[in-house]
Amino acid sequence: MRTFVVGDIHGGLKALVQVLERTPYSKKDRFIFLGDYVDGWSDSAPVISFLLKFSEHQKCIFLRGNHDELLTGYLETGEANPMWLEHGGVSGKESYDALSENDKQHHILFFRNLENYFIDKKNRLFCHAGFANIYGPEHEYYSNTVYWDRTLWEMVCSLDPSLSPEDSKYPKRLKNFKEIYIGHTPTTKIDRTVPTNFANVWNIDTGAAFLGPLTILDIDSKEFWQSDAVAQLYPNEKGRNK
Ligand SMILES: [Mn+2]
Repeated sequence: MRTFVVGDIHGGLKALVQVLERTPYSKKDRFIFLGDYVDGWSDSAPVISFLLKFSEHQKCIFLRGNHDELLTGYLETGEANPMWLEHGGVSGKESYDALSENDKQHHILFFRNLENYFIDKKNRLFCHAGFANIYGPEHEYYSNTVYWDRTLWEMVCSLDPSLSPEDSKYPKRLKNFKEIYIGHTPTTKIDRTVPTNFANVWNIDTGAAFLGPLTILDIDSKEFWQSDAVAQLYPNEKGRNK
């Protein structure tokens, strides 16, 4: 069995379909989705419909992203947070406003069942954003930290590569896990469009919401597959500018 990890999709269904076509997976393989399925390109609700179908015949673990949580809040209360709307929420809202009530209830169930993080048998952690507690995500005082945190990624980006894990200054957070897989902070912010690794952290969000492609990575071989730049698949749309 192979395990594939999938970066932030952000409503880019065409990119998801394309990168899956390029990925050599079989029925036995497992997919771990890092969250942020919605907000960005115009296919937010169709992405969730696709994932619900996909998971009927493929083992999937679906993690929660901050955008999934924000959209769920809108679906449950009808209140649209202005800050959410400004950061891609408009496309998610429009996509869901066009959905039937029946499908909407089905999708709300999908969003409620998302997991905040997952640790596999080889002590590899998967979460949308990161964590701040030195003992790991299960010790977070605020459980939403794992899909909002940016400090983990910023820390490893600026970590002195000559520092060894035995050094007393080495970040204790990193020593809890063999590897840590995250999305949330696009690698395009540091001018990279491929999965990016610092210390034992792997960032798979290659900026699909903006000008980058969508990425799927095999966690054992580190081989990866990408869609075209998602903006090219939605030529009449702007995607997210924030
Ligand atoms: Mn994201």
